[in-house]
Formats: sequence, C-alpha cells, structure tokens
Amino acid sequence: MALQMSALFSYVRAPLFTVPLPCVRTDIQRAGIKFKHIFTPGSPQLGGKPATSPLRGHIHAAPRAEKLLTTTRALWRPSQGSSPSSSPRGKSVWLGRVALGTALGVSAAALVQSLHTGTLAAMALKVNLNSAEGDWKETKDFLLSLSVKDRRQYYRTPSSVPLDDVKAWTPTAVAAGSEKSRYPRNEKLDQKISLYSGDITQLEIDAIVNAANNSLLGGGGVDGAIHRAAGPLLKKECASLHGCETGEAKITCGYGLPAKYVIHTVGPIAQGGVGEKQKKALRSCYKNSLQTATANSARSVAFPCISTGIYGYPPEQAVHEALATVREYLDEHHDKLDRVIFCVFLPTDKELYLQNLPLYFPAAPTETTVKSKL
Ligand code: AR6
Repeated sequence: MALQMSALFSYVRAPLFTVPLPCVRTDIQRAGIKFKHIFTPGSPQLGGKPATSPLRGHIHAAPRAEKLLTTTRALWRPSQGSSPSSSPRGKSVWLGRVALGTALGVSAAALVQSLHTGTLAAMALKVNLNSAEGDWKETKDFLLSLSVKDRRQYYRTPSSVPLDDVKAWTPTAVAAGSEKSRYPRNEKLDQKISLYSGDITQLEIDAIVNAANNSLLGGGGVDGAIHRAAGPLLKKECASLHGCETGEAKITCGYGLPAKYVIHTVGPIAQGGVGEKQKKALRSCYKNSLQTATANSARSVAFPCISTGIYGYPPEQAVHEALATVREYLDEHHDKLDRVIFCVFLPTDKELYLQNLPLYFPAAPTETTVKSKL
C-alpha cells in the first residue's frame, strides 16, 4: 500500500505531466468527489458486499477481489511490463494508466485501492496449498492478511470447528473424597478454559500447539496430523526455523489449517521415567507456547497432551504440569487470552482432565459453604 501510494504521488510529481501540480491535485480531488458514490462499500460495483478484507483500516471499500482484478488488469497488465514500481518503463506505463483512469473519472483513491486489491487477488489466484512449489513467505503474508471468513476457502480439512462451538468449561465441584483445589478460585478465568475432545487440526482458532520433535520437520502422532492437514508449505517454513530445543516453542503460519498459526513445541522424552528435568521441560513447553501465542496476538490457543504419546510421559502426571502452568500463566495474563483449550484425543485423557480441572480452576463456593462462613 505504501509503495502504491508513493507511486501515485510520484505520478503527481512526474515531469511527464506538464499540468501544474495544484491543478492535477484538484482534478484528482474533483474526480474523487464526483465518482466517490460509485465506489462505496456495499455498492454493486464492488460486488454488492460490505468490506470484508482484514485490511479494512486501509481500504475503505474492499471489493470482491475477482471483480476488481479485471479493473486492475485493464490498468496494469503485468504481461506488458513489470510491476508498477519495479522499472522506469513499467512505472510510466502504469502512471499513464492511472492518469487515464483518473481522466475517465475513477477516483484516485479507488484506483489505488483497486491496485492493492488487485495485488491481493493476483496472490489469491497463485495460492496453491497442495503444492510444495509455492513461496511460503508470500503465501503466509497473504493468508495472515485475510479475515477468518475469507480464509475459509483455503482450508484443507474436511470440516472445521469454530471457537463459538467449543464450550467454555463450567467449573465443577471437586469430586467427593478427592483432594482440595490446589489454587484459589479466580472467576476471571471461568470463561477462558475449555476441554475439547477431538482432532486438533479442525479447530478454527488463532493457534494450535504441535507436539513436535527437535527437527521440526514433521513426524507421527499429532505432529503428522498437523503437517498432513496444513499441507507441504508448513514443512518449508519449519525448515527455515532450524529446529527447536526441548521445552522451547516456535511459531509458523497454519496454511491449510483452520488455525491461523501453529506453535511448535518439543516435549521431553520420558520413556526412561519422569524426573525434575522432564517435569521442568514439560512446563516450559506450555509456558513458552503461551508466551509465543500472546507475543503474536493469538487470543485462542489449543494444546494436545504434549509428550504423552510417542514420547511416553505418563498422562496422569502430565495433566498436572499442563493444568498448573496454564493456570499460573492465566492468573498473570488473563487479559491477553480469550481461551485456552485442552484438546484431548483419547477417552482416558478426557477422564483425567475432567477429574483434575477442578483442582486448578475451582468452582464458586457453594451456597452452603458461603452460609457456613457467615
Ligand atoms: N488431535 C489431538 N490430539 C492428538 C491427535 C490429533 N489429531 N493425534 C494424536 N493426538 P504424540 P508426543 C494426541 O505422540 O508424545 C511425533 O512423531 C495423542 O493421543 O503425537 O509429544 C513427533 O514428531 C497424545 O495424547 O506426541 C515427535 O517425534 C498427544 O497427541 C513425537 O511424536 C501427543 O502424542 C512427539 O511425541
């Protein structure tokens, strides 16, 4: 956008045009006023829909990309030259077309906007999440610029589960005969926790966590499922990260996943038993993943049961490290996260979380308890 704006103003300054500067500006302004009503959000010329682009802040009337691509192509045909600003000739051809467009009565703002949207539309036509041939950086920038609604057409999963369909956990009383809650009640957290039973790759949220290995190049278990669903560009981006230490976390785009980001963390291998080192590493996985999420403004995050599959961490011990770390992080940073989802795949893990959640996220004291305190 900045490039295109500077290109537009360099048109105004270009010696190519002999019209005095204030006059050109006035012409553009007049054209803008005159034709403003044609290109307003929701107008049929713009696809008849209100702006849906995530770049709404910059583009006041984001049209449907395909329609404006035609306009943009008419003004700037890449086959006839390079991009608007990449060569002097390309620039003057493009600038001439901007002038022509303006003369024809299309407002300068609409032109810049259509060129911008045209760039997005051109990128949209190039995106192929099934092939490893594409440029992962370009694809990532493009996907991250889309709203959730606009990104849906790129999902590679057979279905997706929006955050609204993932119920917030209702705090339940600690089971009779079980130990007391390990943490005090914090009502700010009531709506911020979920227990979800199913496939993490289907969650349409900001970030899902991957239980990866040190290479970050994919593997079995949940790692394999995430790479399969995201498509080959995920591995390409992962390769650029040069691995990950145990307990650390690194973030990538979600590509064909309904999740915007994947946070890759490497759990400890616990097949030889669990000691302090493994406990600490597992807690680091959860904490570093949450920090990575909030550092990237991801407000909803889902965790699988890290290390409890191939890496052999006993699930009945791992559940406590997971719950305690999330509870402590949320106590300090509840304003930065809307939802943390514990995604369980096995019925036995679901049972473990149901049993232990009340120890870390306790319910409000019952009426009888309150009365007895008075
Ligand atoms: N959605 C949610 N959870 C899942 C899914 C899924 N689609 N698939 C499996 N799980 P594991 P680890 C659960 O073995 O123990 C890989 O090869 C599964 O039931 O995936 O940390 C990596 O490359 C279990 O509860 O991860 C590493 O080499 C949990 O995910 C190694 O495995 C974690 O099991 C990491 O082993």
